[in-house]
Amino acid sequence: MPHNYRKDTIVYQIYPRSFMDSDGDGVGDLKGIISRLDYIASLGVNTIWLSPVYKSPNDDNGYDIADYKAIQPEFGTMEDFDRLVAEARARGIGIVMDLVINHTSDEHEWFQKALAGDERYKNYYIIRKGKDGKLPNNWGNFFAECPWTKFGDSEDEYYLHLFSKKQPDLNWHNLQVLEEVKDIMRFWLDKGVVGFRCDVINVIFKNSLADGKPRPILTGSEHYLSTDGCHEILRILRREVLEPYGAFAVGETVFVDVPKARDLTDPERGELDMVFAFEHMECDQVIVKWFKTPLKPKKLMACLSKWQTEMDWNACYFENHDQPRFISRFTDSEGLREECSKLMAGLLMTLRGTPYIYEGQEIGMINGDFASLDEIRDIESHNVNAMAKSLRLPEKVRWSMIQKTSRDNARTPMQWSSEANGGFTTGEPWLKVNSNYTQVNVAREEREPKGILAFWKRMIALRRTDPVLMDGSFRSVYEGEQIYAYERCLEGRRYLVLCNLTGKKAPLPQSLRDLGRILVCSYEKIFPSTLKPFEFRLVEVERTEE
Ligand code: TEU
Repeated sequence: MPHNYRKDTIVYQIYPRSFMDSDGDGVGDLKGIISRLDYIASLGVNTIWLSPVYKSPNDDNGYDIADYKAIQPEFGTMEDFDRLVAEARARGIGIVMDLVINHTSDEHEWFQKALAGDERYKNYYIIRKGKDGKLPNNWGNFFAECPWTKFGDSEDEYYLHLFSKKQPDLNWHNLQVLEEVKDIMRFWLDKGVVGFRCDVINVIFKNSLADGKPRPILTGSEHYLSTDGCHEILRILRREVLEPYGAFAVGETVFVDVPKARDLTDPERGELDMVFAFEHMECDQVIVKWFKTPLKPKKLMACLSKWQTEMDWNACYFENHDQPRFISRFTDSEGLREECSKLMAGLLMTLRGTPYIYEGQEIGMINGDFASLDEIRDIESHNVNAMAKSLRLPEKVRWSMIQKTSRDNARTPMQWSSEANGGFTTGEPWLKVNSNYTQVNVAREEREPKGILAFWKRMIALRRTDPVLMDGSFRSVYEGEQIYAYERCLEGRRYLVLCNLTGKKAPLPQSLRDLGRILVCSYEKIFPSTLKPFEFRLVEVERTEE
């Protein structure tokens, strides 16, 4: 089966709540997105991934879906959605929907019917009796809560939820669930969307509900990570739903290693086009993602090289709505924000694979400047705080942990201008706008021919048109304490990418000097023997006889 992506695809992820509010209720919406389509087109991207816009009680900001065929009223109407697809298409941009099928909302009609005692719908979910007065098993939960909650008024029945208790997991052993999901996917494909980003797709099929081997987090995960059943479901969805539309699918796959990712994306098997792996996101974590240490550049280099070399093609990303902003992970010096953002642009557009840009990344947005937990909305952060409290961690420690790792860091409203609330809303924003918006915003960047946004646009344009960047092979050339160098080669043309992954200047090894014409440099003044803090350079190596 062929892959359904083009090598020039570049994706821009929108978190609708935080992108642009058109009606002053403080929440971003579809009309707001439509009003910014020219901006998105001006970046040079050709695909938008929309985080969920379906009807939802918002326990997890839309990742808890109450109706897969309806638009969340605060985001607008189905007419607005149809207009978005048409207007995006008119600008050469395809829309990718977020497909959340590991769980629904507990407010979904299916779960409500199950609660009312309808056996057909009870079998849509994973409902089990407790064992000897205890929970059905010892599993862990992604949101640091208990994964089992009493099912309705039942005395001894529980339902499984790997995420919040308002996100009951679907029972993928039930073929009716598969039929429902096929129908949902076709509904959106018929509307003209070009594909799906499949939420936590490698956990959907639970092999068994037996106790798991105890681990620091997610005890039990050996029973559901990338199971054969999951592979089988993906093949069916591909063959019967995606393929007839030529639609594309990127999977969010937690805890995948290279062999699993290769299986999931193998064109012979016909499952996913590419996956979001997490290993490079873990280079600054200690055991679990809530404990961070300063990012170790060498670890990041090794990880990027491994995935680049061992996968033929994959999704490349450094930010999304679940991760702290990358600049804030790389440096605590706001003085280097511009340099660091340009480096990210250079890296993302020169690695092999499909680049995903997250809203605001292209203007160098950094972590939210929240003063206390009261300003944080993310359910995960509040749960983690509660868990840490039960472990008696002092408040200061808890706050420092949440400040660094909260998903709200990336969910602060998009900064459009230096007007009130960064031009995001005329009302009260649902989440605090970063107070650096007077300095960091789109309007200002658009006036800076040598600024961050201009550099991102330049790199995007190059990535979309240059065959070496689009399809060249990858080879790591140098992984030092500061400098990362790799080659991209195609049909006798050879590019050398030089990156300084630290905020300190770095001497360039002799072997990497004066090798050819510099195509791009993130600094104006170029020193042959040094890379400035976070400098990015792209060099076309002069032909050498092989
Ligand atoms: O995320 C799944 C996931 O594993 C993590 O990235 C998640 O954010 C959490 O931090 C685990 O500790 C996806 C979505 O991207 C996320 O926004 C949703 O909350 C989640 O699934 C549930 O649908």
